[in-house]
Amino acid sequence: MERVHAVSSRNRHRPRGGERGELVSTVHTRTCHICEANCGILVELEGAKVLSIKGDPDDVLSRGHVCPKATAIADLQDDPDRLRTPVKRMGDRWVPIEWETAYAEIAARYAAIKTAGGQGALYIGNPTAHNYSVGMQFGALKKALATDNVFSASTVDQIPHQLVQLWIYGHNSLFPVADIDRTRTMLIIGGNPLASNGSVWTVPDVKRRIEALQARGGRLIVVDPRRTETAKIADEHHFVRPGSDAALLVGLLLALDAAGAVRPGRLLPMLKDWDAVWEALRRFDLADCAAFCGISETAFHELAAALGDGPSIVYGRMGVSVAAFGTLNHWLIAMLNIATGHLDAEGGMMFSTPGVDVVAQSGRGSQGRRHSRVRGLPDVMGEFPVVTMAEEILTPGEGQVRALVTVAGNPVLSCPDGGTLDKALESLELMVSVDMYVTATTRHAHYILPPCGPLQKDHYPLFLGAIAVRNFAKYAPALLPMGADRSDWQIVSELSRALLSARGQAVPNIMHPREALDAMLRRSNWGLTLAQVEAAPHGIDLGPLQAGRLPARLATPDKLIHCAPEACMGDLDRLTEAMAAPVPEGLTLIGRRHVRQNNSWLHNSRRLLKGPDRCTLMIHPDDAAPRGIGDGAMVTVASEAGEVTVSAEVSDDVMPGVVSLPHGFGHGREGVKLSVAREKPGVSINDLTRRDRFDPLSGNAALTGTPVAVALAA
Ligand SMILES: Nc1nc2c(c(=O)[nH]1)N[C@H]1C(S)=C(S)[C@@H](COP(=O)(O)OP(=O)(O)OC[C@H]3O[C@@H](n4cnc5c(=O)[nH]c(N)nc54)[C@H](O)[C@@H]3O)O[C@H]1N2
Ligand SMILES: Nc1nc2c(c(=O)[nH]1)N[C@H]1C(S)=C(S)[C@@H](COP(=O)(O)OP(=O)(O)OC[C@H]3O[C@@H](n4cnc5c(=O)[nH]c(N)nc54)[C@H](O)[C@@H]3O)O[C@H]1N2
Ligand code: SF4
Ligand SMILES: [Mo]
Repeated sequence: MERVHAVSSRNRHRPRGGERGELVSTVHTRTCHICEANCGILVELEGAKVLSIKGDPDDVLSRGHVCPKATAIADLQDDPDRLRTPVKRMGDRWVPIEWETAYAEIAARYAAIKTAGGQGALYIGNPTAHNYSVGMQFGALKKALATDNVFSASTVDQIPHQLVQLWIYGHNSLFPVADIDRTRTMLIIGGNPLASNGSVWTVPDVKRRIEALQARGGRLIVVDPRRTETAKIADEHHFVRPGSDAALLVGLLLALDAAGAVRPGRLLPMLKDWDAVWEALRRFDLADCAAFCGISETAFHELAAALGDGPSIVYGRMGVSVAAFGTLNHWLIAMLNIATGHLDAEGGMMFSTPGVDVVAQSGRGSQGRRHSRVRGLPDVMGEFPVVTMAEEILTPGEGQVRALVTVAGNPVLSCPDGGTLDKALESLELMVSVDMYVTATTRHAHYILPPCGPLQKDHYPLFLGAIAVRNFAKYAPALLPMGADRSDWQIVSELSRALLSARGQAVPNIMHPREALDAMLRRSNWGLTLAQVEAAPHGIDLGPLQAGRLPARLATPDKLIHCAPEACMGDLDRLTEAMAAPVPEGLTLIGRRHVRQNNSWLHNSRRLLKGPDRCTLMIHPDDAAPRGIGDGAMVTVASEAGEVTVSAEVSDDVMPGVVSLPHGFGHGREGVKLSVAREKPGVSINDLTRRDRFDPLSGNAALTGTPVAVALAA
């Protein structure tokens, strides 16, 4: 525990001014909760007013890095559009309502719906992953709603990673982490950390880490249908046909094999069915793989040589996860990291030893314990895929969803076929949203229960600490008083209590989140206490990731890596079929993220929204010219799900045959109360994505690769 004491502990409050009686400003350490990077920030306050937000140079993980979104925390805190009290919808008016009255009315209405045979549902959105305390309350809420209909942003995101981890390592949360600080070659497939700041990979300051890799002679290679911000600083970039990554990954494995570079080495005794994997892969032909994904055979051999030489990482993110072969892709990525021998090794894909060991303290996960009522899709980690949500609400019959609670989610803009979901939400008998804004989704709510502002709650990166590039622990206390406001965890737990007592059911005793956190820290590898962590305002560095963690972590019954999950082996047949089918003509739609936006919910910050319109359809000149589309022209984009009109951005940064539209826009829908965002509302890409396009193994939506038609708007 040496390092605990070695951490510098600078004053948390550094007063400025005050000599002539003016208000004293104080600087406080904090963690930015907006994305997975968890950057340390210094917040300068004068009373409750935020004077500045800067990177904390002493933060053990982020070392001073921040992105423009951190400053928007002040805008969120002070946003006049942010709801400060619960509201109830009366026609098209929102009327303030007391907390207790709101809970009582909701509970009575929910009980009546259940008595009449209606079902309830829950949708959990992404910001809850950045909020340790609310995460602890969902068990109670699920019990209180007494429903199997649980949905979350996970099935428009990372469920394929988790399913593969469950199958091969025996635990859905055993995320391998890319050890970029010590690798020689990093291959990023379908991720854009320069915009996203890393995902399923807490890697603040990623640009400097990439530069350090390059400075020590290493290489970054990016495979993406768009020449992204990350691709532009990479040593090598390859365009890839959207949705064809499984062939790319099979081809890379074959090329490694051809080069005699398959060297699992010390992993070998842990590998179950390794030979079966190769038997299945060898029926593919490298030339077919190359043709299918649009990358030359020579490039495959060069990539394989780079991966085989020294510590290397194959990392895949959204582009390969939200795809029709999402699970197969992640399985193949795992096989590649095993094949090079760099899984669980320095400079490879490693396993963390974080302050709170979420793996040891959570269930292994499961799939297929239940099936969705309408389409019969299996649940995954206890949740149904969001592609089934609209039909569960719209299809009459026993078990039809008539009531919905959303917590920190905006599924109308974030889930496929948002147009249909929008209509579905409108038809609900009861909708309750825990959210601070009237959004495209929450405008349908009957009650909105708003949490406190971002600086009024404390923060611990419970889930994200486990996927960080270094082992660390950091707790950030609330900076502003709670007053009459409530934190998300309080709202969810109070709502659960009200629902339970309305049905005469016992209310569970809930441990305070801080106490629960302290207990979790104590039970974990480092035996820290919350007091110790709190005493280190810049975080506690617990050192680099440790090699050789996997044998002790494997949660399969035989403590082996199960290399050949039946579902993945079977899915290779679907890949064979896809590779044999003619390549569809027409354009394919992919998404994109921008460093100044976060999903659908930071658009109301003027300082983030400023600059040119970012909701544009990127199209290659070769696709624009024959359609008479010039830069800035208005175009219609149509899919089987819907149609949008948006301005074109003609650019050869996007691959020919591919068009790109960012997600998270579409704030122009009637009733949305985001006054800044509505100045540049944009259109929602998810009015084009489809509910019938999903990865059959995981149920995860295939958001990427939607076939679309593009034409000059009339
Ligand atoms: N086409 C396409 N669609 C996508 C994606 C894509 O790449 N392409 N990405 C997907 C991904 S990865 C994700 S994670 C999902 C996200 O999907 P969602 O989680 O459904 O949506 P968000 O846009 O994150 O909206 C979050 C909501 O929570 C509210 N909110 C923000 N902070 C808090 C808080 O602290 N408490 C509460 N109670 N509410 C809060 C915001 O006001 C907003 O309404 O979108 C997915 N959708
Ligand atoms: N600034 C900002 N940061 C964010 C977010 C945000 O909205 N804005 N969202 C946060 C969230 S919730 C998440 S999950 C992460 C996501 O983090 P990332 O996955 O790093 O972010 P994306 O920009 O979605 O990157 C996906 C990449 O895949 C590419 N792609 C699309 N289709 C394909 C394909 O078929 N094959 C391949 N190989 N590539 C493809 C896209 O062009 C894109 O560059 O970002 C997080 N950080
Ligand atoms: S990268 Fe930006 S949004 Fe993400 S945690 Fe850091 S400062 Fe916050
Ligand atoms: Mo996400």
